[in-house]
Amino acid sequence: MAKKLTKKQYADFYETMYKMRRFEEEVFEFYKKGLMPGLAHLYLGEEAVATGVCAALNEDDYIGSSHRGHGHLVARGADINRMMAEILGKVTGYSRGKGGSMHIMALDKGILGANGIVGGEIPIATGAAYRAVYKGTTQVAVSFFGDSATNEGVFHESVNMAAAWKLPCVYVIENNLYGISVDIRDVTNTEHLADRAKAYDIPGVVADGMDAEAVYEAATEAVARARGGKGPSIIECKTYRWQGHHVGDPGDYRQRKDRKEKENWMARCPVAAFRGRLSDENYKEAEISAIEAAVENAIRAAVEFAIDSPYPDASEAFTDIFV
Ligand SMILES: Cc1ncc(C[n+]2csc(CCOP(=O)(O)OP(=O)(O)O)c2C)c(N)n1
Ligand SMILES: [Mg+2]
Repeated sequence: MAKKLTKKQYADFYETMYKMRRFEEEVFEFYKKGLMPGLAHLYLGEEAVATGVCAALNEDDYIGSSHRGHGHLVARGADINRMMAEILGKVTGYSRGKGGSMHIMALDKGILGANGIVGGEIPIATGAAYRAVYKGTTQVAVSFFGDSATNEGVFHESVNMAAAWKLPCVYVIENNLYGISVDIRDVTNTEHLADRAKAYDIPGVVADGMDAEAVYEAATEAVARARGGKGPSIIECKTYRWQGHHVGDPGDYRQRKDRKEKENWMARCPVAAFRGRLSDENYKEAEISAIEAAVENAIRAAVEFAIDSPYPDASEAFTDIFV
């Protein structure tokens, strides 16, 4: 691997991934205890993707996020108290409890919103990239979306436009092999989804989505290219979601072809693997444990904050809506 992180970056990456992991585990607990209205699509197993991509961005860059969006916000350093509260529908949440998990947003971190419409974030990020050009800023926009979103027309329309106009956009495919229960390999003829970039004559690279450092390397190059006025890129991160499509889906369909598929991917845990890398970089066990302990405290505080916060008052039902 050409690019190496600084010693501090190793610690920062690990902290971010560990925080995502623990955040999602607590959301799952909320669901199991019946505390959370609706469902949530967990980012468990995919932590390396958002961590590596967001580390390559500037503070004022933009993100278009999918229904599997919690990890994107954590990677951008969003306030986890407000995130937890939003997921429980509490008034202290990012959208005063009206967005919930699937429409979670953090405008203060450039997150233009998670989306219930598969692929909906792709034209939104493309629009943000267009805005940057129009306004003459040096901002970049990133869109995170799943493998299945690449079979939506809007993916092709957006990438075509961004390529033609050389927009500063980076399209990140989180290829976790499934769109709900549909295996992407059964409905798509290209082995690598990144190869779709060829149709638009832009770079399309495959990155190991279980390795935050590899993702960071690919993202750094794509972001520099975008910021330098050379146009968009596609990065396909090969990854895997540990749970079913959402918290209520056992996800058994994944054992149909290969009984050990899930087990084999879980053995490549991106968080545990990165912990090992900290040891290789001469971090002492006590230093790594201290990072984890600080995250545990922050997560515990966020859970308490969310549970203790009030629901919005009924009088707010018609505020902040369009019609
Ligand atoms: C336009 C649209 N079509 C279908 C759905 C139903 N749906 C919700 S999530 C999903 C699968 C998305 O899979 P992928 O893009 O791979 O993302 P992942 O859930 O794997 O992260 C589908 C089909 C939807 N929400 N919006
Ligand atoms: Mg998928």
